[in-house]
Amino acid sequence: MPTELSKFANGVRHDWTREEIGEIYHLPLLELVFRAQQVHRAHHPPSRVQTCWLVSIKTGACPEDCGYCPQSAHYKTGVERQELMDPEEVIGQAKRAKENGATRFCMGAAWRQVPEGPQFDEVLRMVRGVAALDLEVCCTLGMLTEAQARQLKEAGLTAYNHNLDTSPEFYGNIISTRVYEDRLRTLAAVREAGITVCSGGILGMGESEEDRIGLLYQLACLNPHPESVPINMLVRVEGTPLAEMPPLDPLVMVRTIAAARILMPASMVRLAAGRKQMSREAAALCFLAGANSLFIGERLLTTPNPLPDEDEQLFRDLGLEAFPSRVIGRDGRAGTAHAE
Ligand code: SAM
Ligand code: DTB
Ligand code: SF4
Repeated sequence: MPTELSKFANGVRHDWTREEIGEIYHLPLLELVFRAQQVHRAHHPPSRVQTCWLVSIKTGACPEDCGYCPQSAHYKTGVERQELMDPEEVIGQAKRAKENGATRFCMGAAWRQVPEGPQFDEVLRMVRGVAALDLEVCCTLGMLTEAQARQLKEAGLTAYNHNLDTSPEFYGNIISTRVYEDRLRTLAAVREAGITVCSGGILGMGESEEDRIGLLYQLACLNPHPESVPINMLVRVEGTPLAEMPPLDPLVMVRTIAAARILMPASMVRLAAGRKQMSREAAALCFLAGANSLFIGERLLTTPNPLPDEDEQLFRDLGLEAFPSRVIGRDGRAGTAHAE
């Protein structure tokens, strides 16, 4: 048992050791969830969640070989390739997202890196258009240079999503076309430009508990912490190398979310992909463990998400309320949400 658990109740630390994180991760589950809930309540309103909406603005034919991803050109998954969408159409979808109660709009592109030239200009137009709707704007476009990050910031981008996915040790088992260091470099460029960081991982890829601890260690030692930490359960897609992975025990999601909540108290922790294959009870435990953000809308990027009706019912049954638009503040920091 860690001797100084009381110091986890308040304060934000970036000097965690892997051993300390291992001790937290391995706490008896109910003890872990209880402590996570205490930390959660010290930093966030207890029943409020951030509602995010995802749109795939460029789909499929990605040159990277991420073993989990239906959009990689290396695998035959049946995902239909779609070139970059028209900015007006994307902005139309953002309006729809807002009408459906979303406060954050996330645009994803199946790129290794952001292309220079007309396509980047189109993305900037999308960002400007969505920001004008008074939604938080997030992009996930692959690797980014410092100059591109600055332009995105100027266009009004709130957040950039770039997941570390797993531990540095396990990374090479999943992806061979880039290295962990590339991911860290992009995250540094995002931070440098003053855009908030959204970074998390995927569970259920065959990683060990040590790898989950290793991922949490990487995230929790970033200074500042990512403002947003998506925890995805692998969506097993036919044709990808990870299609035949055994299903993940949802309690592993609960455990990892609880540890993330304790390690990064002020961050928004997102119960991201995988809700479709999870029971409502498992999702409820994830919220109890400190998740306070989720994707709404019937699609993630290429795979299904729970239907709006099902989510409305879930919100009613758990007494969850969406953060009102912009409560999270233009700087994207969760801290301001508490002062409403
Ligand atoms: N190409 C960009 C990149 O990789 O950063 C942006 C899009 S990519 C689809 C965004 C994230 O989605 C990945 O980093 C990964 O964490 C997550 N993801 C992709 N496929 C997934 C799957 N089958 N299950 C769970 N998460 C997945
Ligand atoms: C994140 O961490 N999860 C989202 C978002 N960030 C971009 C993506 C999930 C993708 C799930 C598989 C798919 O729908 O293609
Ligand atoms: Fe491409 Fe991103 Fe999918 Fe990897 S996760 S194959 S980079 S779209």
